[in-house]
Amino acid sequence: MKLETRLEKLSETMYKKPVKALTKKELCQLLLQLSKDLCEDKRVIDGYRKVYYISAEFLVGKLLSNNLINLGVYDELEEILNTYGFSISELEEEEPEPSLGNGGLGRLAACFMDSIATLGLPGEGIGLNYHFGLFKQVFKDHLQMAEKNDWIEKNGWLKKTNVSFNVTFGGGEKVVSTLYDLDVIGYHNGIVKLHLFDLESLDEGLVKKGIDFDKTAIDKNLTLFLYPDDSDKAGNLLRIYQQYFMVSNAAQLIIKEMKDKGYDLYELDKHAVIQINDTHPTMVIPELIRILTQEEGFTMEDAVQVVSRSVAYTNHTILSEALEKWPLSYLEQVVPQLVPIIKELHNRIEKKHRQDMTKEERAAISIIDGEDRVHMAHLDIHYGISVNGVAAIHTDILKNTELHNFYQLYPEKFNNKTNGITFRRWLLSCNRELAAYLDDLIGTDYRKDATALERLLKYRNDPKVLDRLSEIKMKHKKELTAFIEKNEGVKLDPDSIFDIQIKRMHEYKRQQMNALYIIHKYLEIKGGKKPKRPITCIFGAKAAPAYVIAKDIIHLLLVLQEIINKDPAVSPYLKVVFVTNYNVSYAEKLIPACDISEQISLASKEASGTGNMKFMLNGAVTLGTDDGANVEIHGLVGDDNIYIFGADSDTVIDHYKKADYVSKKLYEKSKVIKEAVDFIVSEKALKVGHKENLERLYKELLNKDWFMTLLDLESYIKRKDEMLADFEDRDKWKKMMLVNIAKAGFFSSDRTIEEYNRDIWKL
Ligand code: 26Q
Repeated sequence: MKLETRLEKLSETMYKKPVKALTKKELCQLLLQLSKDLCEDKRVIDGYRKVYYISAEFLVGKLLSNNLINLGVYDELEEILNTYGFSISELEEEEPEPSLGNGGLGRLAACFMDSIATLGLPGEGIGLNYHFGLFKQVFKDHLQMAEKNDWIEKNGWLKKTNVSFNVTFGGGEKVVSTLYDLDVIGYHNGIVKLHLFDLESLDEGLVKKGIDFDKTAIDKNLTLFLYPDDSDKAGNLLRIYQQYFMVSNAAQLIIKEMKDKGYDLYELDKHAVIQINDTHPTMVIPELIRILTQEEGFTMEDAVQVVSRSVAYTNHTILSEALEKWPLSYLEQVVPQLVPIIKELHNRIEKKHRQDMTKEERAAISIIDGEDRVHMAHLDIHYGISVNGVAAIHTDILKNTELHNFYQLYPEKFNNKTNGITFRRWLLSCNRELAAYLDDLIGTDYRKDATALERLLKYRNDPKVLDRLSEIKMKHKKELTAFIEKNEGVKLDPDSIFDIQIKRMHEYKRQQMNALYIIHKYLEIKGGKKPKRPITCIFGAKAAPAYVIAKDIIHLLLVLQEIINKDPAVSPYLKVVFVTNYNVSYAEKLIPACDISEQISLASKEASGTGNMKFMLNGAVTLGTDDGANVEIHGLVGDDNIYIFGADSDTVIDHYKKADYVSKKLYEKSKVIKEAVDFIVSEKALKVGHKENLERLYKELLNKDWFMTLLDLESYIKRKDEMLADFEDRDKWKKMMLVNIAKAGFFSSDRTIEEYNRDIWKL
């Protein structure tokens, strides 16, 4: 049946009227149903051996455009809809964005699912269906406020299945799960399932205003929120409840599938490889062992052996505060059934190394430490086949520093898998003009083999090509300008330089350093030194509600926005906008419109970053430290097409080792630093902002500055100013844009997944 006929028929069935008479909302629903129908014709990718990707987050983003692209019907549909005066992108405005993740780790999981399906690999994702997900951010009085994010629709993408399991917690508490599935459609390929477990007994009514709720009634609250506030004990317990609920369901699902297919459970490792995305799903190890020993008649030895051959662990951070260590007493309260198994796993390691290691050496690799805390990462490393970092430098730091003792013990387990992004969403969908132009210029091969983007390099001196790239950039800057005016009430100038920093709010990512640059520029302009071209500084970020300093940084940026944008002597040259509720959909608008991509983490701290890759692919030029995947971007584009600054990771690691970094010394020595930092508590700032927040941040920078903002501030200012000057050499800049696009192919998540498959999964 022709697509148009199919659409009309569906419209008659669903709404008893023709397509042209539908409202936007109805049409959006119609397209959703059409994609679901088209999915029915697709094969579910299956196989003898499967990967189970378990993750607390899957930041999938809106699905309509992406699904239509991957189904191969987008262009045809767009043409049909255009004749009725609609476009798919405006219909997508009606679709809520699933709120199932927070940042890079969750978005990576979503990109990986897309690539697994596109490459036709047998795989499934397993996570939780958080009803209110990550909070919705609003600003009041220049402060971040959190509201619930009510994203689930009646007839949305989630498909209720009849799969259900019992999960028992400490104290004999039992809950019954329900499984919802999201179909992940491969690009011109079959589909894989993203399994999201949920509770029938959940009570959304527990959440009255904001994001507060009664944390005790597990059967009613378990899947309400992602990362509920864990600043108190109840919050921490709830996280353990969530994690166990996730992995117990995962373990039961995997074992059920093994049995349904008639496989021998003793051969679990032949049929299943379980990728543990950071430590959040670590309890799947003891849980599988528990089920095999207690319900399937395995000896402990056999269970430990087969499970250890079936799991692999990805590390996403070296920040010690983000490495999970659960007090044994908490585990005893929530999952007492796992505690003897965890102790057994601990004892086995102790025993194994009683002879060949000193007590101190054993302590460094032990699962349960001297304070009775369980180190989840240590469990993964001892009892898994693989440990991987997410960028070359990150894996090196794991091997040489953070996990050095483990590397000596298990060198063969360590491997690097530099992150990637799906080009379907981050090029074909968010930048259709660029994709179409690339099609014309270099053919469509790059859609399947991203390294073919390098063919673009032969046009690096072609003024027609360079101008077209720059035109496409301008089109996106204009669209973003309109969107921001409507949503944030701030009017931007598309001819200004768009300088963008979007990522989770965290001190190590150093949004505060960018803020200090802005203060510096503001003071320069006030002093009569005006930039050649106006600069627009755009931020988007959520701060964890319990992370006080992160919220203070947001406050400072909102205060700067107010002071600068309202000052007629400054705003023609400098503007600041902190966008509200930054999420995947916002990223899709911001990234194609960016000139300067801010990747300014303290060297050694950003495991990889993936925003850096998205910006590059869309023709932005990176201003960054040699950290995470920036190092690899730098290697690919060369010194001439990136702006690197600041201390390198060896220097930073050395400062930590010697504990010799004193921010106050730098403050006292440099007029530029002092002026910028002092402005935070200046009369002007205090008139707009709150004393408490601004003073706290000021003191933090002067007395602690754990992430060494002041160490790099001057070189950052210098490098950024060079960059602004180079923007005026339009030919040079456009060439840099082209080289960045051409060299981005390496960062396709298809490449990353092929490597996971080659080295770890072996599907
Ligand atoms: C841990 C303990 C207690 C509460 C929360 C957490 C927690 C929650 C989320 C710790 C970490 C996360 C998320 C981490 C994350 O998103 N990491 C990012 O992963 C990306 C994909 O590999 C990398 O590109 C980024 O560099 C890394 O920051």
